Amino acid sequence: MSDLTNMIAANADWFYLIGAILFVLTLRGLSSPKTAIRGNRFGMVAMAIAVVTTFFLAEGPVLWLIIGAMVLGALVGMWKAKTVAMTQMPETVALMHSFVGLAAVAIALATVLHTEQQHGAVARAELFIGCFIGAITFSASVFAFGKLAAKSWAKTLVGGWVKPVQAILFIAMIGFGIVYFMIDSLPAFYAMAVLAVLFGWMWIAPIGGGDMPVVVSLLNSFSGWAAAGIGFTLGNSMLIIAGSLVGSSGAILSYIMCKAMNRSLLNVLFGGMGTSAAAAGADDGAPKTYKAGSAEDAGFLMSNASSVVIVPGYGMAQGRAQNAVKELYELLKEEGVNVRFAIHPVAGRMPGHMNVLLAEADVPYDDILEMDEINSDFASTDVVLVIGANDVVNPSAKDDPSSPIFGMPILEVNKAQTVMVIKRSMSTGYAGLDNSLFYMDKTMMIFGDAKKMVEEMVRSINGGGH
Ligand code: TAP
Repeated sequence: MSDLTNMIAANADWFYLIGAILFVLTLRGLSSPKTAIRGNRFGMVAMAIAVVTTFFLAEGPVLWLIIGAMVLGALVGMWKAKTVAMTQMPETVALMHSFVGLAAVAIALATVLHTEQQHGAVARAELFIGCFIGAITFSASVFAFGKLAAKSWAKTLVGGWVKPVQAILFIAMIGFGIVYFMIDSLPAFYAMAVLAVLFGWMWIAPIGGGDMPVVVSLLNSFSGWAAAGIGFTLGNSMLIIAGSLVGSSGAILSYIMCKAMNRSLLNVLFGGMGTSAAAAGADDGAPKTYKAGSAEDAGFLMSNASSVVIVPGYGMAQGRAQNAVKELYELLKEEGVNVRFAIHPVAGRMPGHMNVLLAEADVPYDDILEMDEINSDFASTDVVLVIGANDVVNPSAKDDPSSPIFGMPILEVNKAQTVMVIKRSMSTGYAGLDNSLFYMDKTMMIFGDAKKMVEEMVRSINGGGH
């Protein structure tokens, strides 16, 4: 046993290097649904290497405590992974980030309390930064979890007092942190930690539920930086690398989400969220006309087309229509129609929302195309079937400089020969905007619940004698 311990301890840097490379491959794998499972496996091996190596490096470990915590953590993790519903994924992720934040605070506190050792200026700066990022991540993630899980205690805060209170908490937190840094005062450190917890809550609480996905992605980034901070405190290179990877990938994802929504990160975080919905359907008052059709009409048109592109949006998720959509896809394929899916990066309400649902329904990845891959094909497409999508196909984002979403890249479905839109009414989507696509001559509205309408289309094609 001690030979093994010595061997692992002597080669820890090599094990960590292998782990770090595997973490990079994990991210690479997770960038596409086709390689995501392989990516996950790399991550599992990397994490196992990291944990086992660190275990053997510990000086005078309290074995029962470490093994007990690992077993308990693994059991809870496996139980959660097996039972959590796909729709609860965002809130589960938020909760996991809160644990990373809490761990950062706990480690910073343990290190500060380790008084036999004098903490130099660099160590104090690391502890200060690691602790406040961890504490903010902790309380902000707990709030994000509550908000996404619709808990009554996670109330959105509104009012003119919110911003001044945020500012006071932030300044006081930094002030106490500086006092700790200057004179190594423990009470100042505790005060900073408590204020950081309060600030994290106050910072996220004014943000509306719709913007929570961006917040969760940002907190993912924070949890990574908090972990990297702990890595510096503990002198653990693996933690620094893994934390930095999580920190930077979370930051990039937040940026991509904001860009795809045509918002800035500052606007999401401090812009008084959900107010975009107030701009609802600002039209000029002139009555607009639209054509409504039936699911049978749509089934007939699609089965006689040579190319169909299906554009799913939030309504497909809301109506749980993915399995019916898969059936429609298969049926049209059997009819010899070239059917593909077009996915907008922020369709739905969380990153990869549509990809997850289509994967769940076993739609082949090869027929699922990203916005950049399919946009140039719309002009030569016979029929586009929009299922519960609205903002991501709104031509105003391209044509109308006065539109709040002007500049947001969209799926250019308005270029196809015929467009059919399944939704329940003429009401707006997430951004609260009217959609000129619905009033085009080539557009047919099919009013009803996504699942019900797609099932009717399937029935009509089946019964149509093809
Ligand atoms: P939305 O613009 O939100 O439109 C969804 C449409 O689906 C609604 O107009 C609604 O109309 C319809 N709908 C809802 N339930 C339905 C059901 N059961 N059956 C049929 N239709 C239903 O969705 P989108 O086009 O996917 O765009 C996503 C929006 O969310 C973007 O504005 C994006 O910026 C925002 N957002 C996305 C994310 C991520 S990461 N994906 C995160 C935050 C915000 P009816 O009520 O008339 O049925």
